Amino acid sequence: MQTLLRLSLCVLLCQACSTHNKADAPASTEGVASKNSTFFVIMDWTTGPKSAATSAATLSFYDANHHQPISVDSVAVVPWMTTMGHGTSMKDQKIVPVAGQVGRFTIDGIYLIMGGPWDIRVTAKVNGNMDIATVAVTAP
Ligand SMILES: [Cu+2]
Repeated sequence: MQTLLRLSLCVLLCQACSTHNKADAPASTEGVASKNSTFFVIMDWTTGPKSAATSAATLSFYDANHHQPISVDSVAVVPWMTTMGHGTSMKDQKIVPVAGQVGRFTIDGIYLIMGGPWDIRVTAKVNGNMDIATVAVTAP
């Protein structure tokens, strides 16, 4: 009986623990630092990633060292399929700053021409410094 109690307690604790981890996971675990540590960016896909269709995402920029939101002067996003050496159409792409949120942008119309591994090249200008971060994603 006691073993059973202990077991169920453990299961409960483990469940609580994994839920807790998900909710409190630091944003930094899913982001990517830029090449010269000018910024840290997190790309959250709100639609997709899909292949041969448009996807959407949110880009959040942070200070590379302190992970505080930072303001960004300009953003460009280029999906690149490194393994095959090609890009994709960017004519539908639209990057819009989120009102009232420092360093946050929505990006619509991301078109990944085919399924497979993509490197999303995020170029941003912070305090006059251009830098690039590569966000890896696999489109089905
Ligand atoms: Cu390809």
